[in-house]
Amino acid sequence: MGNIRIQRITLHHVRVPLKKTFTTHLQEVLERESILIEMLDDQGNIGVGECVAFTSPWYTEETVETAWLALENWIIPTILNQTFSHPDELDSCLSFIKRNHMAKSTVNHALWDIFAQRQQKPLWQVIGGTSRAIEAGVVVASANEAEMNADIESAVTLGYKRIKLKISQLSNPQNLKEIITQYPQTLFFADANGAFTEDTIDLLQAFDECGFTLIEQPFSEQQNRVSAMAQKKMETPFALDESIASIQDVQEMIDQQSGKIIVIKQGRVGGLSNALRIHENCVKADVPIWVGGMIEFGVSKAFNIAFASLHGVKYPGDFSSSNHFWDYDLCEPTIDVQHGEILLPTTPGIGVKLNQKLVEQYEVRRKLFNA
Ligand code: OSB
Ligand code: MG
Repeated sequence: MGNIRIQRITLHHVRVPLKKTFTTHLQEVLERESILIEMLDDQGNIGVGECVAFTSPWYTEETVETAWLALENWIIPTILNQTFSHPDELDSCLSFIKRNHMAKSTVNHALWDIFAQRQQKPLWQVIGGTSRAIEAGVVVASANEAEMNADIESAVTLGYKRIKLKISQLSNPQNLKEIITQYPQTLFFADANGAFTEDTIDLLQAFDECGFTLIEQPFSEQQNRVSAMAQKKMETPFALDESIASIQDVQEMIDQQSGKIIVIKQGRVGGLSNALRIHENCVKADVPIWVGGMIEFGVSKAFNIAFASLHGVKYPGDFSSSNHFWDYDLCEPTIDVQHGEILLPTTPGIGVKLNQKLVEQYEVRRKLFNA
């Protein structure tokens, strides 16, 4: 297949308002800033990527600004004009930069897109996925109970197979149980984003009666020991999200029994290459995976869907339609959920390009790097 030489990289810093405020106990999100990347190779292929870090460090330590800095100062100068025969080679090339997983993931993704395009195959096929339709789930992150009920009703009407409810110490388990009982065809997940503590394990235990398929990240990523204590007392399996930033974190979860299920966010683990290594380990250890979202544009969604075609992915992920968080996504074609499913692309690579007109409209900064 030959070596891929990286000739040019373009970064687009974009900002798009959300249709509706996204509310968790940690943060209200009203707009999404992000860095979109285009990578040009020596044969004229363009690979795309998306950095999932947020504007401020409320969810992870990386932000749009830190990622831009890491890309501009260290990552891009290191890889420009270099040749790669496989995207996995980026790892050793960038190992002199500590962590900065989301920034690294951006270039890892663009190179995977190019890698698959050069083989004339869809990415999901290149990574060994199967051509099934991907079951779609949606998140409900509402400001109050009335809004939550309306959001659940609309998600069910749209055909989503699974609904993820944001919970906190203020949620009422009895109400949630009643709602979940009303929709026997729909899977319900809870996501606590670390809202519980060692002193409030008893509050969390009340959610065992609700009928949730799983509870995502009940305790903060610093509290895996407490998570293990609580998991022993509860039937509902915990799925670790924030706690999983590396393959070592997965092993720690298995050893400590702090959770039973892994939420993969490719950005947080440094890209698709590391996510694939984690997938392989989880399959060996018989640990189910599902794919989490971070209020993403279609480029990132496209990588998530490709990953979800792998056989170790056992539950519907955070896969909402391109028009869920905003009216217009920044990629083309857009990603659309139909009857609760998303079809995998048949075109080479990741299957989406940037919608240049819309990117231009929402762009706040652009920078070109030439070899
Ligand atoms: O914890 O999964 C999370 C959004 C932003 C940050 C963290 C999380 C989320 C979501 C959104 O739950 C899921 C989605 O994008 O569909
Ligand atoms: Mg989560």
